[in-house]
Amino acid sequence: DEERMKWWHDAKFGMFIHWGLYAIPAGEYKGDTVKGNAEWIMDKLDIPVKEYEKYAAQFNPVKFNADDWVSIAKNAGMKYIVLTSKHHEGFAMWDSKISNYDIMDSSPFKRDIIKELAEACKKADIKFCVYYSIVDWHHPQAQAPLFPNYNAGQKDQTIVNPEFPKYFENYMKPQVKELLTNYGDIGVVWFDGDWIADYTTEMGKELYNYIREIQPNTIVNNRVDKARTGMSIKSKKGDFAGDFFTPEQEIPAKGIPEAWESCMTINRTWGFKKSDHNWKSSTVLIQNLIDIVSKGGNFLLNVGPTSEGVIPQESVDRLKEMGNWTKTNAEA
Ligand code: FUL
Repeated sequence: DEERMKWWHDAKFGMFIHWGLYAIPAGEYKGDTVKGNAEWIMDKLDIPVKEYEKYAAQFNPVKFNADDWVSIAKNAGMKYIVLTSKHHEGFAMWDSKISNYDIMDSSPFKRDIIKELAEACKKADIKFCVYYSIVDWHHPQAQAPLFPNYNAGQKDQTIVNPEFPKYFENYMKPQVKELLTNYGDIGVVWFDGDWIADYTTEMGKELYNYIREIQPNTIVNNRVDKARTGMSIKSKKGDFAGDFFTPEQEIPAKGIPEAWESCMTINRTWGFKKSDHNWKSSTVLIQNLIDIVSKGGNFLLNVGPTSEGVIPQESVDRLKEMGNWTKTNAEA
């Protein structure tokens, strides 16, 4: 297992990319601005499924260039990229045969984003990884029937869809299989949305083993199982599946004995949000990198590209400064 994790520990620094239909509203819907994360707009502003679906027909990121994104990551000193293949909204950024709610069947763009990014990563010797949300606000057997007014973020959320096991078996697993069979080596599958009451620890363990069978070397994060309580860190692995812990928007004061990766935003949102100008300074970002790496963790730093397919210039500038710092001070 140490062997399997070696590249990941050596990598230390990766790029998280939150990109989906939510880049179109960019935090705003019918005159309201979402509080907090822009990729949560469907839930936060109670957008009905049929309304939200219309963004798919508008998604046409003509400025998307996978090689550009990869070189931005590479120049920053990042060694891997984790792209949201499907976020909570349910839209698949690849050519999924299991669904029509994807980039090929429902958007005018009709280019397989996962494929293009996977190939660009391979050329540049960057490990390609995918984020996949267990939560699905669009799927009728998952959370769609609960919209609008779902309030997915509520702490005591207990509403379940009795059909959820079917979604797990006939949609989630086949989609994950597509990602692991059609795009070469996948470095990490980064799950999210494990908190929903529908999802069980048994499902988590099954999914973990399922992935190990398809691509034995793929690394899987702890959110494949119910290994976290809210956003807090649990350092005792116990009986949970998953290869590393995922503190979010925080750096554990003393590190964690097991493998871990802090994920963070450069401003305050994961998905692109027009009104979020709260950019961290490159000094703070470099300090975070040093802090995390010196404690033995990995740093997964996020960018939220626009609906045109452009990484915000504010992010590009900061990443460049991080890369310059590493080149002068810490190149291995
Ligand atoms: C959270 C999600 O709900 C956010 O939208 C984001 O993807 C973050 C990395 O994980 O749990």
